[in-house]
Amino acid sequence: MSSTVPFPGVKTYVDPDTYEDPTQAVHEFTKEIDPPRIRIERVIGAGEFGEVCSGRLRTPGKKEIAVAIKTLKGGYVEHQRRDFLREASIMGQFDHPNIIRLEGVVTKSRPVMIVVEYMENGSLDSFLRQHDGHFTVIQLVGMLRGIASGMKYLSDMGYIHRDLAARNTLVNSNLVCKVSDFGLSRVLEDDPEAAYTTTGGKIPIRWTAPEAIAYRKFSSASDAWSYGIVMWEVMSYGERPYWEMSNQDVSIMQNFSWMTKNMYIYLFLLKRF
Ligand code: ACK
Repeated sequence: MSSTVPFPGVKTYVDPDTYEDPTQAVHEFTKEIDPPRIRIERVIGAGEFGEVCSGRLRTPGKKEIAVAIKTLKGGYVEHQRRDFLREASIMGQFDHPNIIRLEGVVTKSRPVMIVVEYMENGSLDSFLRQHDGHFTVIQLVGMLRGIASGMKYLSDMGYIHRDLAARNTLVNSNLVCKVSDFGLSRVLEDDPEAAYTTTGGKIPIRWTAPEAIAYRKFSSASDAWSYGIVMWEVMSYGERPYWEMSNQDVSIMQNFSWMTKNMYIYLFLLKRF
């Protein structure tokens, strides 16, 4: 749990925002890549800050590897650059097979880039929807086991994710799932699922624990709630949690006992089919 004093000898996460100069955190936790080592091949998506591309990274004395390259589009202002690179300063502190690996950053020339390992099957939610019914329960549980292992590591490091969801998890060619999308409050700003709550925060209601929705009590325990929602997403091959119920109905339902909850879901499904 993040609220407990970390074990001696266990590395803990350092919030880049605690640095007076955030570029210092970037220096400390990331490696600068010489741009000629990167070969951009094609655009694979759009991020909040610019295009996401696939490509190759050469490292002297090592095999060339496939990478994803996030770029910061031109015309940015300083705080956008800082927010963009915050994710790299966070990712750079982690080293775990179920956490997306940061290869390095380009900050000394334009465009500014974040280079991470390439995940052939893209995000978990769309991957599952495209392969509905194709896996054994053992395979599905294997994916969940990986995510659990990554989340346990983050919790041990004292890092709270706040936006764990299948859409923020990536899948590689061996079906290994890795937790992605780091960046604290920025993550929630960026998430299309996040909606404004009565307390003014922007939160992905369906994935978030009731105490985090009600009074923003985010913790490793609220991450574990989100993990429960991810379990449901995975076993249902990417169905939308609580189907098309409104955010308001979801919040009301979360405060019910499990019996009432089951009844509520049952009535909802009766109406639906
Ligand atoms: O679902 P997707 O194919 O997986 O579409 C999104 C898109 O970029 C915008 O975020 C994909 N993406 C992000 N990071 C990676 C990565 N490390 N490897 C492969 N695809 C990625 C994501």
